[in-house]
Amino acid sequence: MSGIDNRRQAENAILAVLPGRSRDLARLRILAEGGEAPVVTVVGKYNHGKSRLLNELLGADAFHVADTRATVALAERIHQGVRWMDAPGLDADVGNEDDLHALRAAWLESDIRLMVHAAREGELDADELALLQELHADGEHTRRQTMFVLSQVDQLEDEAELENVGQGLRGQLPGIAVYPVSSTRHRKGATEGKRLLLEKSGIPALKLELKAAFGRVPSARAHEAGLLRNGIRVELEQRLAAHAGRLVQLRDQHARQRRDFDEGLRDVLDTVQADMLDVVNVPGPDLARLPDSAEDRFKMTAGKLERSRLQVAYSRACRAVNAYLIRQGVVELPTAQQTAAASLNTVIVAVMGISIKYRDDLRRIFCEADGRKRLRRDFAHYYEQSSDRVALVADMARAESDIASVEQALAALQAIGTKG
Ligand SMILES: Nc1nc2c(ncn2[C@@H]2O[C@H](COP(=O)(O)OP(=O)(O)OP(=O)(O)O)[C@@H](O)[C@H]2O)c(=O)[nH]1
Ligand SMILES: [Mg+2]
Repeated sequence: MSGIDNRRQAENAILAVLPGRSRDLARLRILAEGGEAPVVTVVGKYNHGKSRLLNELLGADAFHVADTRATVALAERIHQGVRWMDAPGLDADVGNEDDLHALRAAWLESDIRLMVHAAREGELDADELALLQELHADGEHTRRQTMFVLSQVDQLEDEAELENVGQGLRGQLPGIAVYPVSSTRHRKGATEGKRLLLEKSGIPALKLELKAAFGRVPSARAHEAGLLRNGIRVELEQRLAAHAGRLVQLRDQHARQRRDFDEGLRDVLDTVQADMLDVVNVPGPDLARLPDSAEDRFKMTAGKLERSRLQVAYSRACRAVNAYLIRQGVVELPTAQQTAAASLNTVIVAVMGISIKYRDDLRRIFCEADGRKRLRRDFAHYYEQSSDRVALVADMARAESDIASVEQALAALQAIGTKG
């Protein structure tokens, strides 16, 4: 299996637990596998001179420049160890899927963002301001750098107007560094060999700043990767603690319920036993064993009387136990065990049978240790199959599998931490 497959698998293990982290994982992948070259992207509104600025910075006509909406998809060029990415302008009226995709990619891939704003527009509009603030906030956190470029300054009347615009912008964004540039002056200065014009274009100063920014990229990337991994790890650990806590609670509840069931059943069986001892401990032989002859058919005999006395006691005992089972939610047999005879589908019938004949039966069932043990075991067996108990066990299994998923995700995070 290739490293890429391994990484995908690891990412999926994390996403299974934290689906909201897909962007962080995509960014981490880029940080791990994206190559050494610093990535510079432009952001800003359409026609503000983004593409042309990039061309001047890298000294080649790499990107399409036009008066109409020129850049419609993400384009990139690697030049002297730097990856330059040209992105479409951010204009609400366009916002089609391709643009959004390109913008997302630019946001995801970039180490350094050049926010480009045309000088003739004066102050930033609300969208630009929000974007720049977002970029700065992100930078505080991730150390990805954003530089604010005031473009096309040759379109301003004079230095005073430039000063004016600069002041307005600083009012909007206190403390921000503004890099005024003119791509046309730079091109003219370069082709005509005019040093002063080159200097005045602001591009050499911007290049110097960029060079310094490139130097900061490796440490910024390391910082950002650590930050992302840490954020994911902390969230996974919180999930793990929550699931583990839930499992402990469910197991407690499971054990406590069973204890309560067993104790309650024992109390009921104790009462039944006391009652039964009075019934079976009568002196003399068991009259129920006296056979009735054919002519006794319509007569009340001593045997019949005793048999009915025992049957009544038996029913009373069954009712007492059944009342307890009902309170515990143990009524119907599990579906798999049910038969067509609905009246036989109850737990009490399944365990007790329908009738008894003799005193010894009652003694054996309700008064002797083995009989009582069997009742406790059989009723507990059905108790474990009652719907609440089954649901509780399923909850525990879910908590266990949640824990296993988080543990897998943590191991996966560990695995994608090691580069290469
Ligand atoms: N005067 C002047 N015009 C410029 C300057 N930079 C760019 N332009 C012109 O402004 C227009 C738009 O430039 P682009 O670089 O294509 O602008 P963009 O921001 O990439 O536009 P989209 O790709 O459509 O978002 C073109 O006609 C450029 O020639 C500049 O510094 N001064
Ligand atoms: Mg463009």
